[in-house]
Amino acid sequence: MDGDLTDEAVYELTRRRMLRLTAGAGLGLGIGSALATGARPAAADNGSGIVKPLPPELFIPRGTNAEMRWEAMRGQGHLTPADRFFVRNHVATPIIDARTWRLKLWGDGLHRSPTEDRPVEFTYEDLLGMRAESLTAFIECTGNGRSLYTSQQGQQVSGTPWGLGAVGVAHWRGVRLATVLERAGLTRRAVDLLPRGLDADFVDKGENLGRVRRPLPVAKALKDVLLAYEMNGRPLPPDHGYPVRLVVPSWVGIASIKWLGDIQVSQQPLYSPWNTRYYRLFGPDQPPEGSAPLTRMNVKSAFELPWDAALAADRTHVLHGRSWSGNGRVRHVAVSVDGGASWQRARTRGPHHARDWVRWELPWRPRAAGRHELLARAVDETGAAQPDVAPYNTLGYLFGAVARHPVTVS
Ligand SMILES: Nc1nc2c(c(=O)[nH]1)N[C@H]1C(S)=C(S)[C@@H](COP(=O)(O)O)O[C@H]1N2
Ligand SMILES: [Mo]
Repeated sequence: MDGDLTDEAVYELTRRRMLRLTAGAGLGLGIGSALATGARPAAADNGSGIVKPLPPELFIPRGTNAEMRWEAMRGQGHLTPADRFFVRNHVATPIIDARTWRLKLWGDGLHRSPTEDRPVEFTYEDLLGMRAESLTAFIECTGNGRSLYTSQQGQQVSGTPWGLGAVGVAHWRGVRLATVLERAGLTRRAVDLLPRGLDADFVDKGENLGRVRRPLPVAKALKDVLLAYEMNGRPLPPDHGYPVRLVVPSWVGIASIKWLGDIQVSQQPLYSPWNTRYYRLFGPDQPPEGSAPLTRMNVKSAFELPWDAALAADRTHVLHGRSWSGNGRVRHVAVSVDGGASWQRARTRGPHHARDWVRWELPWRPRAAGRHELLARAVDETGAAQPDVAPYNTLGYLFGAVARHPVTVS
């Protein structure tokens, strides 16, 4: 379709569609009825269930998901613009009316133990009226780089075969989850939260697993989690969680629940398929129930180049890339243009913060025509460096090995 639609235009289209849907639903539609779930599927044009345009120069379609092409970051600033930010959807993007939306908190970890039927509620306006905080943070899918288990290590894994484009950095603005939990009456006995999305039930091979929900320890929630209503200075786009999503910095992307509807607050540890059967490491080196639930993302790097980029020989190219880590700041990045035989320190520029990526560059003047492999290896502040081989796990999570990026020089 139209790859040139601005964010504003997409917004306007979405707003109109939202009004149409609300009008079409008739007058009987009270807060207690159909809107209790708050959501209805968006009539997406591209068959993916994603609302925004997915022009082929920015995205690689992957079923209900869309991967950002890394070359689309070339010439961009520090942040990933919303028009090219990857989308990871279990089901279609729901269109939610912020006027009737409520955030509901309930459970025995709150004073007076409000029930799911009679929760503590916050409106969108309530959140907008509270003290705002902002944060620049990456969101990265745990399976980012999964296809490299196969292409680089010859291993079979299951799940969406992402390249390295299931990551993006945005400037998020909203209210600290800690603030809302306190207002809702968080007790000192609460240990776990269960934030749940308003998108439709997720059905996996015929089995209905219910709505997307992933337990979050209270300790992390109180530390740095945001209830975000803005992305890069604009209201969240529908595909990224409008009206409100969690941003759980440095952690596996699944923690950052979009289209947030309710949060159970519990004195007991909580479980859902998203911390038991998914988002743990399974495989020969793991116990049968898998590893502990995954939390922080690992160290990674990517070049702002197409996979199999074509480069002219005997000209100086400046190789650009970005590195990030869930452990903290990236300390330095080394690049190899000879398949790993020799390494040079890349020059970093711009912000260099935890929860965020760092940009780097290195000039390269290729002489020999033919196929080359470009490698980048980042080391973070904890001393964690990207290994040569990523530890195999059947679901292909956390591919953090140095990627061998193919380019052809002619
Ligand atoms: N409600 C809901 N939240 C969700 C998901 C989802 O499908 N439904 N996907 C999760 C996963 S697996 C990831 S990686 C991130 C992706 O966020 P993005 O689509 O804004 O890039 O959202 C997370 N939050
Ligand atoms: Mo994900």
